[in-house]
Amino acid sequence: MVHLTGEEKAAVTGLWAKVNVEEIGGEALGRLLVVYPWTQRFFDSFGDLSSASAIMGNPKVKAHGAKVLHSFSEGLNHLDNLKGTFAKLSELHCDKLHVDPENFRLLGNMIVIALAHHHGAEFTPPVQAAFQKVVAGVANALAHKYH
Ligand code: HEG
Repeated sequence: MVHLTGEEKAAVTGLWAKVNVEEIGGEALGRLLVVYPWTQRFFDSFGDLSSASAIMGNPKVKAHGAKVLHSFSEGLNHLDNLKGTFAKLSELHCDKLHVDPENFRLLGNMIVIALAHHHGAEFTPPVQAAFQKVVAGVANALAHKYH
């Protein structure tokens, strides 16, 4: 559950309509792997992650980033029920993938940075504030089933 004012909701949907979900997803996951290299351990089947340019150009990183961001995007349609929306994925990341939930917060910030990079002029501080609420809400929801 994330509380957005009407203005914040409008800011999020307005920007999201212009977002290339696959591009932002690949860039956000790539940045996560470059900036926090220990997160690479979850992706040892992804091939060459040996340098920043290898990571950013890696097709498996792009494909997985796109998958993750499509799922994130689905969450935007359910801002009043994020925990329900991400319950199954929370179980998967906890029980099967063993992803430390701190990583959801780190990735959320990388999504924000990718949005700023691609939509700088429109990504004003109030728009960012609205998105920070959303990424925090999604990260909380994904961490909810951890035990
Ligand atoms: Mg996760 C798989 C969504 C953050 C590591 N992630 C998946 C899948 C989805 C998803 C939809 C596919 C599930 C399936 O096959 O049924 N992930 C998702 C979201 C977010 C997120 C929405 C946060 C916004 N994931 C995340 C982070 C890491 C991670 C931060 C690790 C640093 N995800 C991860 C791994 C897999 C998935 C290792 C399995 C990849 C594979 O082997 O295909």
